[in-house]
Amino acid sequence: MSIQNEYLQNLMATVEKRNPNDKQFLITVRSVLESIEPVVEAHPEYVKMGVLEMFVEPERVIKFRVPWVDDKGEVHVNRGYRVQSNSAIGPYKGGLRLHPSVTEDTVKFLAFEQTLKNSLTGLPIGGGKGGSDFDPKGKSDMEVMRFCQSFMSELYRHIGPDCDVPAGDIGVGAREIGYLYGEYKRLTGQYCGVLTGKGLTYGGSLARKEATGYGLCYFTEEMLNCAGKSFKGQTVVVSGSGNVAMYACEKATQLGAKVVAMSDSNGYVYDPNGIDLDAVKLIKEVRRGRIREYVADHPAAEYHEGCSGIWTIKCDIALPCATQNEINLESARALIANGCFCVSEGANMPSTMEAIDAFIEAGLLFGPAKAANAGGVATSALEMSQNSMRYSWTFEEVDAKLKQIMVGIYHNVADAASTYGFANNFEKGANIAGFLKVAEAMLAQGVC
Ligand code: NDP
Ligand code: 2IT
Repeated sequence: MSIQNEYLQNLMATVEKRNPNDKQFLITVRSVLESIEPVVEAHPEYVKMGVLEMFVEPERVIKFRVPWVDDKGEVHVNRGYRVQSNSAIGPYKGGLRLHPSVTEDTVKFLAFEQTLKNSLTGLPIGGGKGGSDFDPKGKSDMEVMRFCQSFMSELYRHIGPDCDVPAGDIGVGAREIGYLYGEYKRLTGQYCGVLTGKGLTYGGSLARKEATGYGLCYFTEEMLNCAGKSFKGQTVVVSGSGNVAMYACEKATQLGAKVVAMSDSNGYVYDPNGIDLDAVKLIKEVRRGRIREYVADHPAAEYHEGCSGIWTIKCDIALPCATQNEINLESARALIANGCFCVSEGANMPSTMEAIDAFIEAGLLFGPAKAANAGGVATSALEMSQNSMRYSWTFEEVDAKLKQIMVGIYHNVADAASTYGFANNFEKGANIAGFLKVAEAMLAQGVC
């Protein structure tokens, strides 16, 4: 597939010229422009008012130095980013990623995706993303704290509860959010909902920790139900063993599936008896250890070095929950050949475009990231609502709202796909449904 519409071809050429080094951003923009071709053709007013030109250009890209001192007294300097992509439907909203691979390209593509994802939640949140090339692995709590304080000492002037509300992503969990929040409060003197994913003792929402993984399974269960299937009795492979992966494993198991594999960036474990999630939580959440430690007290389990081998395990449903581009065409073919009938994305863009095309061509049920993993940010928006009300809902209340949102997203995406002639192509449906709301809001607000 390629872009056919001449206006969109020219727009893509401009984006390429302006962002020559942002490979992942360009792949993402191209795929979205391809999907929304029929929408643009049906809405000449979007073209007339420059909606597309504005949409592909982030409102603001903030880049800054993050100096910090390690436990030995040595100085390190990392690079921090916040990309505020689009505020048409609400304050910028999106996570912060701490990983050595983070570049401006990473944050730009994630912020662009986030705009469409946040639109799909139906809640009033715009799109943003941030992060740094700091590697939290192997750092002491004090080092992580000093880094977070330094990062916030610049970021605080760009964010606020009605302006931009960051949250967690890879490498940013409860510990990091706590240090970031403390520093924001100290610098501004404000006790407000400026971050989500906060601890339950200082304004966090019940069920936010579980929300992305649970939401992924609620979306996937609805997609399966509508195809006459369910999680019950299915064999599932989950990649990653972080926040999203753990709670995807938990909910898939509660829905009657058997999760047989999980991974980290070194390798994967295969347990034919079903993954013992308590053991994974102990290793990853408490000890901050490696997934290979799992086999020490699970004699039936095997550990394999390397990440891509996990997709050669025979399974019915695959839930990639680690990182972008973890399923390439070769892995996609292995999944299809082994009879996998559903792939639903917990991570952001875990499947390459070639892999997605292969899944859709082979008739698999494919849940695209921006729809399937929107439960995390949706629950972040529910945390913002609770903070504004100075009130807390119960776990059951938040979980019920999350489920309703995820079921709603599935139907919105499926309907948009059918309406625009792409029935059952939820990748295109998600791009179209997400874009339509953002475009209407941008149109209403004029050239700005
Ligand atoms: P965590 O940091 O909690 O976990 C990340 C997991 O993925 C770890 O198991 C990690 O292994 C693995 N991983 C990270 N980078 C790589 C890599 N380059 N290659 C292989 N494995 C890797 O992050 P989250 O669970 O929060 O995020 C996972 C994915 O879900 C990301 O794509 C994120 O953007 C997305 N997401 C997260 C949401 C959230 O609410 N947290 C919401 C929606 C999407 P290791 O421990 O070895 O680093
Ligand atoms: O990719 C994502 O949606 C997230 N990392 C969660 C963002 C948020 O603001 O909760």
